[in-house]
Amino acid sequence: MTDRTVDLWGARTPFGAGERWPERVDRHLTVDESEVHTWVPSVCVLCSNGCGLDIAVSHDGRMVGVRGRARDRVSHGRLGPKGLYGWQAVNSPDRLTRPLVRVAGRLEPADWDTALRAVTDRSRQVLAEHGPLAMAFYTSGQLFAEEYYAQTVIARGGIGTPHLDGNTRLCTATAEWALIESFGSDGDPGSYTDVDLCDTLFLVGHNTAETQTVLWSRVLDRLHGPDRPRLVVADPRLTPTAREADVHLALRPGTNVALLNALLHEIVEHGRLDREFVDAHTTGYEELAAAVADWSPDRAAGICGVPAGDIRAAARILGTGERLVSTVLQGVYQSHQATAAAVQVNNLHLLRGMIGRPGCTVFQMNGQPTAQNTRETGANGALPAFRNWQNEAHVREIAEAWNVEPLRIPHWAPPTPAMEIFRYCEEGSVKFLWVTGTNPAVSLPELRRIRSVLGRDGLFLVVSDAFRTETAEFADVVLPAALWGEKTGCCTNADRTVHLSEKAVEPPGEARADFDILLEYARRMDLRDKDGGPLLAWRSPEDAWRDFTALTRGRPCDQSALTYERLRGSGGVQWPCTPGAPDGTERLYTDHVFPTRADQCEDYGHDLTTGAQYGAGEYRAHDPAGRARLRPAAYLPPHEPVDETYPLQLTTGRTVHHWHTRTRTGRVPELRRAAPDVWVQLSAEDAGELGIADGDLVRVVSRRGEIEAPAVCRGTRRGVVFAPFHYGYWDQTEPGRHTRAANEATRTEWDPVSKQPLYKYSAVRVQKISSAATALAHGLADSDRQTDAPPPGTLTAEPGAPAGETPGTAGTESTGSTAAGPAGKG
Ligand SMILES: Nc1nc2c(c(=O)[nH]1)N[C@H]1C(S)=C(S)[C@@H](COP(=O)(O)OP(=O)(O)OC[C@H]3O[C@@H](n4cnc5c(=O)[nH]c(N)nc54)[C@H](O)[C@@H]3O)O[C@H]1N2
Ligand SMILES: Nc1nc2c(c(=O)[nH]1)N[C@H]1C(S)=C(S)[C@@H](COP(=O)(O)OP(=O)(O)OC[C@H]3O[C@@H](n4cnc5c(=O)[nH]c(N)nc54)[C@H](O)[C@@H]3O)O[C@H]1N2
Ligand code: SF4
Ligand SMILES: [Mo]
Repeated sequence: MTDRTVDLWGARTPFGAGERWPERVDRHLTVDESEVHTWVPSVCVLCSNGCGLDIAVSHDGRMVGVRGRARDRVSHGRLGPKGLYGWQAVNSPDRLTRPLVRVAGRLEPADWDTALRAVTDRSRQVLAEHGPLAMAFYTSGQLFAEEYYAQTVIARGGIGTPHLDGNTRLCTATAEWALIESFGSDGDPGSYTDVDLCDTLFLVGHNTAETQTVLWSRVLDRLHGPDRPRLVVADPRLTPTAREADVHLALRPGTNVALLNALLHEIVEHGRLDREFVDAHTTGYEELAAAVADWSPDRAAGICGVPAGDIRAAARILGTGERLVSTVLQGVYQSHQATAAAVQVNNLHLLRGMIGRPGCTVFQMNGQPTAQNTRETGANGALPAFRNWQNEAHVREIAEAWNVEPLRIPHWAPPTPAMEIFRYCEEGSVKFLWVTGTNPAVSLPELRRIRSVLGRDGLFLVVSDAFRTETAEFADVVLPAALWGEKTGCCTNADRTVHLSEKAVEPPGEARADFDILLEYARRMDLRDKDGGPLLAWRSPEDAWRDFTALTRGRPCDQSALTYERLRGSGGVQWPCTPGAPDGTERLYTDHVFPTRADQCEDYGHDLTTGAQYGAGEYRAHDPAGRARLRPAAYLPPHEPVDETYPLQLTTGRTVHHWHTRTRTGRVPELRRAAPDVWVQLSAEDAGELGIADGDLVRVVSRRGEIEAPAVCRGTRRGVVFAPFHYGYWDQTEPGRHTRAANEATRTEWDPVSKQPLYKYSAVRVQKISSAATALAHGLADSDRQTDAPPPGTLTAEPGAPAGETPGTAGTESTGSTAAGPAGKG
């Protein structure tokens, strides 16, 4: 029995290029095996890797464990620390079990009829007095596809508001837009099997080892197998990912474009291009070559703070590899010039012809388990099935499917991004906001401002969540939601693998699935199509799935042959899944034809520097007609430079043990023990100059706010301070103090193209408050972490252990390649 909060990736199962990744079935049960009644097929929803698993259900109908599915195409049976332990939050005794309604300033329990009447009465009133533009919906990357699709039909087809967006905007809007700007459509071209085949890996701002632990196991098994691929990592910190690198480019936050331009410069300069591919399948080569011509490694070195020799060494690796897999994530998407930088990684692959071939792909990664579904269903920045809001034919197709007039569907402007929705709430033009499955009071930037927006008089706030979150505290109505495992629906991961997650247990008390809540809202609002029929004529998620997949026919994300039947018992199916390709499609663009044709593309794109939107006329005049687009970008310095008062750069992100605002992982004893409270990381050099030692309590001050936390003095480049953003206020013992969440200090700024907030750099100063009182417990995934030390600082009420946990019988195991249990209920 191993403690997988320490043994993060489990035992190695090395393999060589082109071999099958060996199976290893990981599992964790809190009861004896004999107490398991059924195993219900599902998928882990604690990151975008999308590892298939089975949920163990006891004879009395409780969730009692999970096991990996050996035949799952994503995980081959493995689960990471969050996957193994995180499910226990479902059993937490402080789940919301009844709706809450604000009465005389306090949230009081209410029945569903009262709560929903409050929601629909206010919706009708706002619509009558102010029209649809006063209504807004802010959703998640963690619901199921069917639920987003219901929200899309309600908001865009029923209410008629463009103000529907997901927290996906904070997460992978830049992935979406980088793919659209280069290839014409969202949808990652590659497959995780490309990791099995590659000879070179390039990880840009992606701490895979901590944020996609099972994908990292796959990478580690290649790195520790025969014919080890070469690995280049670009990250300001010495993460566990960077520790494995052949070349670690520890660049200054906010300088990705300078670094990537220098790498492209070297590729062009040394003729390491696939000229035939470039000529036949791309546009824009001359402009790109001109733009990178004066980006010598020496020039970039000064800006990025990385030795020019390291940039050359990295370029040599990237330029000579024959099968290159790159991944891009938040170190790019949430950093300065996000889309412009992400697109440069696409350019690298296009220049080298390394796309649409086995072992060759760029992953514009996802983060949340169902971020891809928010994007596909039209609950995020685009219309359903990657349709173009400026293309009348696309809008007509949706209107026909919904049987509404095309004018009902707002398409005079792009769907409103989340940060704009919050601005409209602040200004008062939005008067009704329904937040589902996200916790903006901790996860949005500049929290003092967000608290004032959420608490604004005149904003009616509805929150659907399973827990009483920091955001729920501001709500007028709180709706208790069923969690994963308590409802059925589909999830699509970062390599387009769709899994069906089946309901395993009943939700607690009166909690309901979001899908059912949304159908009930649509019914009570009497939303109708143009013939007077109900707008959402569904009884079950499967009905919604059938309609959604029908609407994908002919689009790049075609799932018209992907039924629940097909998904049941499968190890995951990759879209497109069509009558012609009923088993799904491993790789996109194998014919090197891209969906860039004007009548086909998801958007006409933007100027990468200013974000100016292109129109149909401009696009048609240079219709790429199936070629991918090489798009150069000039480097611009970040907008909040360091100065004498704020001499350091704060960057924020994740630790391996926690999920976002910890509403789930903070309620799991194993994970909570492993990373009990917030810390800040700074370089040994900076700490030395500031007289700060490991464990000292420090204050990090920005122009917006401050955080207090013990210091960890190693593992990052000079000038950079890192804080995990997981720690909010729900479990803080000192109410009213707002010095724990990293977002107190972050800035309100977003990328001009993707509109994704930039959480990765703010100018700060750090000062010591007091010397270390206790040994330091923190969540750094280092070998020398001290997990059993008491937590420092002001912590916290220990939340109850999950109901039904039976110490003594609990166990975490892994079994090798032969012990694969059959998929499906056993
Ligand atoms: N354990 C865990 N796993 C998760 C999640 C979680 O909360 N916890 N969340 C999931 C979600 S939703 C997401 S979006 C992903 C995010 O996954 P990642 O993107 O891997 O996670 P982050 O820690 O946000 O950021 C990655 C790295 O960017 C680096 N960085 C900061 N600034 C820059 C820069 O300017 N340039 C470059 N090149 N690097 C920079 C940081 O040092 C950090 O190590 O993780 C998913 N997986
Ligand atoms: N400083 C800083 N801030 C960041 C980031 C960063 O790197 N740095 N990363 C950003 C990124 S990438 C992301 S993805 C966001 C994440 O930010 P959030 O979305 O705010 O994070 P979560 O804590 O996952 O919130 C999800 C909420 O949904 C609830 N929930 C879970 N399942 C269900 C369900 O089925 N139904 C309903 N109704 N509720 C459910 C959970 O209890 C939880 O309260 O944070 C962003 N904020
Ligand atoms: S890698 Fe992601 S999906 Fe897989 S078990 Fe870990 S948290 Fe879950
Ligand atoms: Mo995310």
